[in-house]
Amino acid sequence: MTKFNEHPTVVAIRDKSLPVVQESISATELRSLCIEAGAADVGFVNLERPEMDAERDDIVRIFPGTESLISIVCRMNPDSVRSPARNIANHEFHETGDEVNDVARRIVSALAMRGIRAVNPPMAFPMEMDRFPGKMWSISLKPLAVAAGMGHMGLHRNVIHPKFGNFILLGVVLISIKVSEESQPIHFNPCLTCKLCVAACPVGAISPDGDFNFSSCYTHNYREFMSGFTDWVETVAGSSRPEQYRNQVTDAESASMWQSLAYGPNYKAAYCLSACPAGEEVIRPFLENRAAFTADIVKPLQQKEETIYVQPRSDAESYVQKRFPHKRIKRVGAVLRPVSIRGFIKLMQHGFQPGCSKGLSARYHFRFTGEEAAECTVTIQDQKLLVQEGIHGSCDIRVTATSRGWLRLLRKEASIGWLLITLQVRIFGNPALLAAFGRCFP
Ligand code: B12
Repeated sequence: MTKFNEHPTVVAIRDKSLPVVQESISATELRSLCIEAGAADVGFVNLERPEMDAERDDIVRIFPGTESLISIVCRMNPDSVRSPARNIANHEFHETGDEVNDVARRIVSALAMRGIRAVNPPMAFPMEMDRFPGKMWSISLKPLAVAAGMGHMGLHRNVIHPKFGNFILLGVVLISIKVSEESQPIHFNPCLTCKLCVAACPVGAISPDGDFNFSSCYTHNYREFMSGFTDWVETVAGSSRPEQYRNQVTDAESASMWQSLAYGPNYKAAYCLSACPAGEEVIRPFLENRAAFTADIVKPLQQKEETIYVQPRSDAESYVQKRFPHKRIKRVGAVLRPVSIRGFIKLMQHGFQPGCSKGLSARYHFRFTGEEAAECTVTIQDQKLLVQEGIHGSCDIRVTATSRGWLRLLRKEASIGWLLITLQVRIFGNPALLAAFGRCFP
């Protein structure tokens, strides 16, 4: 057998007959390579940039050799995204999503042929579902795209490209070498703050001041994705007879779930993207006649008769009742169900319903004991939520609970009455404040 240091490859490297590994690549060369691979626009960011602080640990875990990131943009066809017909818009999302993945993969292959190591995390799915309901995606693509000069986030929290508007999907390639010239954020935000995204959203998830109600969007738009699907499975499992299932799920909904499983999950809305007029190449109809633009693009989405999925007694439920009485409201089960106390503390922000907290002003101290000991302070005031790890200041009510008992309460596996009687939850302060807290997280 050939000895390791006499192996032909080792000898070739020693004799320098194999190409030397590059330490950096020119930005111009890399840009042409990416555009040739099918990207509509790209930008480059060094891993050490401060904008990457929140993502760096995850990036290094995925690909320890990462030196730089390529932010990729692919275009969607605006009129397809804007169609009130969900099959047309969803087809556009799926096709462009696949395109982003194909482009990223082609870039990685082209770099590999030059001896440059690279990795292409998927643009959305598949995700690391063992982390569900935590952060399942590899890298948050929006902050990267902003750092790479691909645009800025608008009021609706999607990145708006200065030319293509928000009709883009994002991707990333991690590479093992430096790029000669980095990209920088663009100097203006293409968002016009016209608030048409606010007006179009069927669940009121986008507030005019830029707040985003995650649970409202997730409950409706993602009905046929991970959480909605989990809730649907429980309806199937909890039905003792077909009639009982049919009382809760219409035949059209069952068929729709099948369609999502067979052809890729379908979004229920994405009207925020449809309504957005921004971007050099798409803005003309809006500038020429704002009223006609609203009538053509926004009104059909607002007027569409459709089922809207909401959490019972949530902000979304009262919003739809008031704003869109012609849309059918359907209450569904929880979409944010923590599996750990850490998850509860992290997810609280996403489940909070500002409207339900109207009039409440209180500070809560939570102490969790047992398997997962933890402490946190929660302040609710002026319809805003502040969650801090640890105990801070004085409180209006103190809740001490076993971590196991509290999780069973959140997962609706045990009632608060039972947990209080069995001393798994103890409260020091006005019990009405705990009830008010519960109403903020329906
Ligand atoms: C989780 C997720 C969701 C969640 C949460 C969305 C969200 N706002 O974070 C849900 C399920 C609700 C969702 C919905 C949608 N999503 Co999504 N989603 C993702 C995913 C996987 C991660 C997003 C993420 O980073 N979240 C982190 C949270 C904490 O971000 P955030 O709350 O917006 O936090 C930001 C703000 O604080 C912001 N910020 C800082 N300063 C300021 C200032 C102002 C004024 C504002 C407004 C914000 C802001 O910076 C933070 C970092 O992003 C990405 C794919 C990926 N790997 O990145 C796609 C992605 C963000 N989604 C995308 C799309 C298209 C959608 C939908 C349109 C889907 C659809 N077809 O219906 C809707 C749009 C809903 C909306 N208006 O946001 C695209 C966005 C493309 C673009 N042009 O930006 C992405 C990038 C997928 C892709 N590969 O292209 N999505």
